[in-house]
Amino acid sequence: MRKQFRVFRVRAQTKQLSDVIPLPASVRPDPAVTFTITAGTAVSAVGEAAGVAAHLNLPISADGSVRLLLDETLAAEAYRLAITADSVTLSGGSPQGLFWGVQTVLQLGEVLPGGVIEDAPRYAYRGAMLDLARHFFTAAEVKAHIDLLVQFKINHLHLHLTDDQGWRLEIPGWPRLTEVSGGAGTGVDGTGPGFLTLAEYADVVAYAAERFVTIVPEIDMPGHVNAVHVAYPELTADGQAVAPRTDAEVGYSSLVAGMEETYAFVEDVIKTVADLTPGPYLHIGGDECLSTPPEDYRTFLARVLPLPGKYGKRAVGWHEIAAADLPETAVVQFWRIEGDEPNVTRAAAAGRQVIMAPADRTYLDMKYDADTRLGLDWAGHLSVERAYDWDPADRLPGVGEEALLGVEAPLWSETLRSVADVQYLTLPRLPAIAEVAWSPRGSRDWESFRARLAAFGPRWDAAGIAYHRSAEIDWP
Ligand code: TNX
Repeated sequence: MRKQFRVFRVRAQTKQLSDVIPLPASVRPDPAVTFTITAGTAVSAVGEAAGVAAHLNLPISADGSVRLLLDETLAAEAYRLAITADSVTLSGGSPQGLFWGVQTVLQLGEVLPGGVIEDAPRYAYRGAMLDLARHFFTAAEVKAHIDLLVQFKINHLHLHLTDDQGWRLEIPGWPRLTEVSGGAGTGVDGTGPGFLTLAEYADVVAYAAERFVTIVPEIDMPGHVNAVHVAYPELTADGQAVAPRTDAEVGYSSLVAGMEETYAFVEDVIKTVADLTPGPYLHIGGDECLSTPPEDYRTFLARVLPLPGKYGKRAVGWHEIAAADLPETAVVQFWRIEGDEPNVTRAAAAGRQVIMAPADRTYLDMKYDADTRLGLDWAGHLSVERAYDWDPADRLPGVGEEALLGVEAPLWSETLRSVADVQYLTLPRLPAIAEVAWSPRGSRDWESFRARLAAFGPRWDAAGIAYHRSAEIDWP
């Protein structure tokens, strides 16, 4: 972190208090003063605040001029940052709010502009998704990705752990899921095998929790299950072995709704994943079940949607699940590119919460433009401006602000082969979607955003991050 401050030294003098992404809810600059962090600057923080202070990487001292404290009059994720010539006071409604305030301080750099920021998120759920099934990323790589996400106050990481090509989480009692379907040759094009052991998953969950990020595990069903059938042919309709698939087709595999063995398997997996996951959500997929007859789809969901609740979790599913009766606590994740989705509108009217992830605005695996060397284009091209210039509360009729749990930016990995590929598609669009999810609607402005975004170029260059130098941004 000291290094991060140093990277900013050259440009630090020109920073303004509002040079932060996502834009804070309220900024009152005091241009007459700055506070400079030097080798002698210490932080004072006690109790839970001290744990958060560690993320500033400054020495801790009882009389430090940077003070971190908890203020229970603030909302849990809210913080207040007051910068004067001789002190910095950061108050948070909870350690999580303090942590977001720390991210703001880290973005402002070594010479902090004077004034007061009062900040709180628009949405409780600000998510990113990483697909570990089409191409596996190790626990260390996922942790590094979390470091990137939290800089933009993303607080949920949805892990797409299973799909036709591979199964990426160890499940006791079902060893072939990972031995076979997490082994060599799995992943799109047969590259990117691997899986998280129980200990590795727990390590990722703990690392995320220390950064106030909730892991949302997804076990995709009843479609997207070829890897299950490769490992356990007894779960197919005819008990016959199926061939592994490393192409990028979707919609051809399905668990069998009319077989009790299906539900024994599913309940075992859901119980295991629920036990491993401290967060409140368990994503059961439900998307693109093109080879599951609609009647079977509803039968399957009637049995499976209550299971996360049975094990203490809220079921999340892609918006197709809104065709079924949803438990009260279920969450619908909308991903469609155009048109209405009457089932989602109906679910929202009945009080179900919705996560907005329309593919044409939030899918980080879409190409930026026709020249982008990675990614897909079925939802069109997703420029930085398109990722920024939309509003979640306007997207679906009857699904307004009060129905929204939040916003998510999914990254599917069919075309990804490395961490650099992840960075290339994530930056700089993730910061745009993070601002959509955090900042007050009325404060958002593309020209302001692109100017603030430009300042990240040198930081990313210095850190060796493979971001896309989009021509939409005037990088310095
Ligand atoms: C659709 S959108 C999918 C995924 C693909 C993705 C590629 C959704 C819920 N499912 O299976 O990976 O498109 O963009």
